Amino acid sequence: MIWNEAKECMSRDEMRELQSKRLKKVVDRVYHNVEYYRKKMQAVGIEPGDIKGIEDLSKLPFTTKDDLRDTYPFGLFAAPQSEIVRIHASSGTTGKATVVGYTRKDIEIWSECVARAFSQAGLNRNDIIQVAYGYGLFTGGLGAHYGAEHLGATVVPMSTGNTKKLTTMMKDFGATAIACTPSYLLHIAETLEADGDLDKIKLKAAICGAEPWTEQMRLQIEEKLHINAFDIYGLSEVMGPGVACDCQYHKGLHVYEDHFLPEIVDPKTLQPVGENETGELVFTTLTKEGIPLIRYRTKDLTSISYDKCECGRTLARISRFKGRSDDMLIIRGVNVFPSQVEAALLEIGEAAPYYMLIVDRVNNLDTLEVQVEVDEKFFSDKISELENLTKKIAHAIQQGIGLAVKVKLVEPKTIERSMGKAVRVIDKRKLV
Ligand code: DLL
Repeated sequence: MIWNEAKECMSRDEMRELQSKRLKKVVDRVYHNVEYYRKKMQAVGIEPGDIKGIEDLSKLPFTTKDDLRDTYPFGLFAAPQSEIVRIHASSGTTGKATVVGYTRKDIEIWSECVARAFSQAGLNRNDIIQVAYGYGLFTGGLGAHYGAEHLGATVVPMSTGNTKKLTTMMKDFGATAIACTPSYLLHIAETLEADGDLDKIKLKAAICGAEPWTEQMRLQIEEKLHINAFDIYGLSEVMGPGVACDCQYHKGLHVYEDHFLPEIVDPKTLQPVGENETGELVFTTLTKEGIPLIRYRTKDLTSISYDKCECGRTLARISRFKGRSDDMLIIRGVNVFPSQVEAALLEIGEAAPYYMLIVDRVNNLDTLEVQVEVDEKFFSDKISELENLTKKIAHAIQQGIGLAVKVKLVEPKTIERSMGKAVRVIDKRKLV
């Protein structure tokens, strides 16, 4: 089912026209309601009247996380507090929290976008959806919750924290779908398996996001749980989950372009890159009232395609994320994304999808140790077998990232399980 055919299947010309109309409106809104933006635009000599349509987008200055921090907490809000009905915030790992506010209309649009995503995953009012993203300031829980309700599905607001209760209710309620991070879903699958419950569930789909995951991981989840797993993307600054999601063809994530205008730029030169070329994703929100953002640099690396999808949608598609530019490790001069290590690992049947990257500097030389859990089925007491496996994994990772690594096999279930965004890198170089 196409949730909103009028918006998801329009021609490129119609989309450009709609985006242009909305862009002019949002530029006008921030210029008149947000002093910070007015000053930023004046600094480059731009007035709202100069923006005639999306062809003028590049005249506008970029927005970064620092702009949100500099104006903490409400400096970029474009609506009076009396119209703000909800606040979310992301703490990040460094610096001040970034705070976002939503008007009633923003919440309605957000709910519709998440409902579109769920609908792309084949869900409807007959489904029972367990929401196992964290509820609270993080946008995952409440975002998915409102979207599932908007769809008319039955929502079970699990949040994170009690996996046993979650799996019991999954069985007892006959949940047909789950929304959580992919790393948490792995842990849920592991719990079901350990309890001999894998064939007692009715799950048919999972809508996973909030962290990078590889296609190999998606396929592994599908195989283990006998479900369809979908990739949902979003970020709190732009809205939360539901900015983009893939469909049953899994050939990229459809961006809800009628609300979020995407650009891909070279992160160094900030110039646009071509279709299907990798760069940093930048969004201009087209309909947000609470905190509209102009050319927000997400730091997420992806590429974009405007070809019509087999599902019938004409919405632009972004490719699965390679990672964030700030997740990229530079080890002995080589650029390494944790997702490359994950992809290499999962090509090998014996490795479980639990791993940690430990980066250090010894005698001025960067080192990378990859700790990998061995799949229980393959764990052995024979030293020679484990040595061979270590070599095999080290070789596969080296092929994948172009760098020699030290592999340390660890026993099944020793790497800490995550319920939210998984932490997979310890960079000791940053600690000194
Ligand atoms: O993670 C919103 C969200 C919740 C998305 C639930 C999907 C599901 P933030 O906490 O602000 O918001 O983190 C946003 O997470 O810039 C990406 O780096 C990363 N991210 C989100 N979804 C994906 C995904 C939520 N599907 C940051 N694949 C983003 C890869 C993702 N990375």
